[in-house]
Amino acid sequence: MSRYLITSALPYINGVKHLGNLVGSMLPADAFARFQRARGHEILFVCATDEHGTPAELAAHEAGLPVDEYCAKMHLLQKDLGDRFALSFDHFGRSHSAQNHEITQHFYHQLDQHGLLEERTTRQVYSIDDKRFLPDRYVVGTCPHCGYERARGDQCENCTRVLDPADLIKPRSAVSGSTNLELRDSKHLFLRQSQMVSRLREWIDSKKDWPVLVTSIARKWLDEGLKDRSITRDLTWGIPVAYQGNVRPGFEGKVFYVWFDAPIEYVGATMEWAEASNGNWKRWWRQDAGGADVRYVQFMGKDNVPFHTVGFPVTLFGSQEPWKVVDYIKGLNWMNYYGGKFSTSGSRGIFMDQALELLPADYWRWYLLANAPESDDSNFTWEHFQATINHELADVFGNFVNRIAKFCGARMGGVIPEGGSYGALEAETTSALERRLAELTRLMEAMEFRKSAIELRSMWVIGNEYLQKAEPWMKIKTDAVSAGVAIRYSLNLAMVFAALAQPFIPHASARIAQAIGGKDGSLAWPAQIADSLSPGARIAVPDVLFAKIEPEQLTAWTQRFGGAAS
Ligand code: B3M
Ligand code: ZN
Repeated sequence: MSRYLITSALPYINGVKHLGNLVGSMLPADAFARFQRARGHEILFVCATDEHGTPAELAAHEAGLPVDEYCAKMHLLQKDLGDRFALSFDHFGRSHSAQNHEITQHFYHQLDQHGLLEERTTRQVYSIDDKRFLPDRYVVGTCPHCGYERARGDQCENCTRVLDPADLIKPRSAVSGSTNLELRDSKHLFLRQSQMVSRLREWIDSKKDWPVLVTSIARKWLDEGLKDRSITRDLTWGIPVAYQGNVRPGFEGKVFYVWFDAPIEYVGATMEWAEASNGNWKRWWRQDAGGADVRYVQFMGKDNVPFHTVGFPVTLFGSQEPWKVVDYIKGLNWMNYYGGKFSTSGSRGIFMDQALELLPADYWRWYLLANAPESDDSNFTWEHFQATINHELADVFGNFVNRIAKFCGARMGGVIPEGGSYGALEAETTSALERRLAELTRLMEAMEFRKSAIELRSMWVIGNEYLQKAEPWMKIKTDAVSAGVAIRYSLNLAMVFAALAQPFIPHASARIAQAIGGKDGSLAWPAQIADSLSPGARIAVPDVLFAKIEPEQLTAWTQRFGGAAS
């Protein structure tokens, strides 16, 4: 038995997440965690809401709530949506937790002790009317290059040039619109990443099995010359720059930069899990306490790769303590919506709460994983979604299970037929499925979800082809025993398919396992295609597993959410 620590990039606290966020990290991570659990390995799967930084403050401001109240409320909302999407975290924490305060300040202390932090004075935009410093992103004005009037102090989203707030024409505060701004000196702590370039390069070069997407981004940052990076901000919401209750002199009213404490929350969430479940967090995170036996896999969107291949490792290595560092990073591209980006701030696309209003989680899980943006971006369209659901889930998988269960219920008393034995057709079908099972297992181990869905779908097709050849509905008229053999074999296949589908569509998998196998809880990943049902046992006939998406639904949803037709 192996041990896997699995983390997904932390969703920002502000707003309900869209399907792009879901498929960009949390959902593939969940499919992998479910797969490895079903294989009998020891898994710890954690995530959390990323609660600091200006986005949280501004969202709370817009919601008219104190930021801590806003974060507590949004954490519960995001946790509930994750539960309803069957994201099987062992713990879904909060980066504002007491545990993350403690461990972030521990790393701050360690880095300081080892000379990796340096105080530097920077010029920052101060808004007199807002009585606060403004991070670059929260200064807006006219771009000096292209004249775009809503350029931000860090980058112009129109001409994409990287900017400095001082470049902006007629700068104003994004918080209040006030132009009453001035530049003020402000002292910050810089993490001396430049000291760690060779250590990082050696580490990245050792990762021969990492996706090119991940290593190329990491190397680009290293090749461009790693700059020292400020890890503190003039904000009040966040983790104070303190250690054991003592604020660093001159850093009163400052907090750690959100990207310093957010990855540390992977450790923080494990500490939260340990406290809630009487677990031992060091078994997962400390090489000297069992962590050396762990394979640590991170899931994230490609824009998060730099912080996970540079900033976070610098924190861990720089502490000079034996922390567990990631073994494999599954970086994903974007899932677009009709060719454009899903966007929380731009309310473009489908959001997790809206999706569940329309259809059960399994429909979305299947579509997103079968079209996961792994080697390149993928593109959501309602038409493709409808075709995928109606053909693959309803016609192929759902129909296979529903018709054999219904036939068994109607013509065989709802009892798994006894008598007769498997012949050439069953043997031939089993060996075809065995080959697919071996390939599917290899692909899931390799975290190749699109290709895994193709293999799984091909197994469902083989099941249907068997049924067509065995034709129990015909055989029952002249040779009931053969009809019984065909139904028994098919019901056992349904259980195998349910076990294999569990990482993708856990609700349907559980319904089949319960109705046909009388089994609660998740099924083990099959090592081979074999019977698991007792002839003579009774089955229940499950309701239709997947309803088709009707044309009028497609029209309504395309109009409501926008799409090529609208
Ligand atoms: N909150 C996700 C994002 O960039 C960011 C990930 C943090 S993982 C430590 O949308
Ligand atoms: Zn511009």
